[in-house]
Amino acid sequence: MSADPDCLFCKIIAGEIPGDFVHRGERTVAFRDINPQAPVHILVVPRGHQPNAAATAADDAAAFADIAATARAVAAAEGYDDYRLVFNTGAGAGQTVFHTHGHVLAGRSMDEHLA
Ligand code: D5M
Repeated sequence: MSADPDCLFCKIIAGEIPGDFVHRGERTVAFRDINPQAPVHILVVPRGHQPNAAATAADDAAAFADIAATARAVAAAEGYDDYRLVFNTGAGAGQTVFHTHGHVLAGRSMDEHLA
């Protein structure tokens, strides 16, 4: 799977930078967000480097199924059946790390602004 040596999340996946992992799968990993916006805030990240969710949708649509399944599993492991899965896609939408990731947010009212 492709990796970008300058990508923060590729470095976390490779173990070059520490991550608080809750899941390490064949195609996805999940680790806690360093700046949590909810009691549960986990990032679900495909191992293969793509810059954002739009690129993943175009080039590896199956990765979305893996991300969705991992999101459900990590939320359930935290005790939540209800959660929000958010993809900030592009700088104009607030994306700051340009490796596809889904934010799994849970543990407070989903009516509130979370990410
Ligand atoms: O989300 C990028 C997210 O990545 C943001 O919520 C902070 C988080 N982040 C940044 N650095 C780290 C490290 N080192 N560990 C864990 N989480 C991190 P975006 O949608 O791109 O704005």
